[in-house]
Amino acid sequence: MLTSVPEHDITVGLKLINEATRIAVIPHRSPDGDAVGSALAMKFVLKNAGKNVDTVCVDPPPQNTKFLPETNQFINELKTDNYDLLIFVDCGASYMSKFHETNPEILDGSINTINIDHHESNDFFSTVNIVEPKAASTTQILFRLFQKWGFEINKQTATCLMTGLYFDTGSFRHNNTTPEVMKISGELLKLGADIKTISKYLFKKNSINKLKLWGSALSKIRKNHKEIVTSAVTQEDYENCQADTKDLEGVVDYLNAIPNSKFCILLAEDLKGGVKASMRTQSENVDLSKIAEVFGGGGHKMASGFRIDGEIKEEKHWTIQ
Ligand SMILES: [Mn+2]
Repeated sequence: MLTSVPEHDITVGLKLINEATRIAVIPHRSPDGDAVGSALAMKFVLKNAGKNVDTVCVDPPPQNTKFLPETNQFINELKTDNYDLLIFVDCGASYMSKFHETNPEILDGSINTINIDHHESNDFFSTVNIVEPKAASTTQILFRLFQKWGFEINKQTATCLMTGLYFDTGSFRHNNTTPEVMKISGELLKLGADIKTISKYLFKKNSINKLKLWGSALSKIRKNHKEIVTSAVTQEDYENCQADTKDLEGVVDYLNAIPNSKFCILLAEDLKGGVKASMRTQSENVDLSKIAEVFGGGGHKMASGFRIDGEIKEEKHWTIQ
């Protein structure tokens, strides 16, 4: 673990933290289990070290992470004058926090920044970049970093770290579930991580509307002559099921469970005149991050996504126009 990260960056990262008194921890927009878990874990160890810490994100933590402490204390506006250090967690690229639009100063070096992430697409946008694409989650990196930096991991922090691991491995089902992931999970359990609550909230809370939406997405699955599995969700589907875009989380894993497919792609209209594409594969021979990049997106080799303007039209295949 942390083999891709120069020792120098780990040392300078700790130095920046030691010198700072007011720190903002920033996950990516539309934060998921790993983003929220990372942000809170970071906040808790920094607070223990006597720092003033805010978690800042343009979007609030999703409902399924609300069991974690202090999810209601996220701030959605970034006032950089209030901080002497910004720590980005789980942001796969400089634009992923979305604050580059309102606060261009976060990228021009006028304020110290640390970027801790596990996405292949990361563009090393900070003063210090601690990026380990081999890690299953950002919380996995944080666990090893906290140990190296000598930060104590209490029960609360252990639960936050486990949430990221549990979420980004799809409850230890994806093939990023390495021996190291299981080893760290074991250590987190020993430290008191509450896996029972994590599993209950993250993946076992389905509303009827959500399941109806899944039903409509699953009923439209196709496999084309190139062994690519597709499905599509339109505004109409959301309206018919009284569901929203967040309810789609997890559907793509079902598409990805179809044997003998090259990869799968789920197209879903969003509420802002665009289409979000989520791609997954079981194959080691496909690099989905490359496909996502063509459309201005990013992600990992076996899981990636992008967004483009337009709407979905049903023809022989799903197309975006
Ligand atoms: Mn992640």
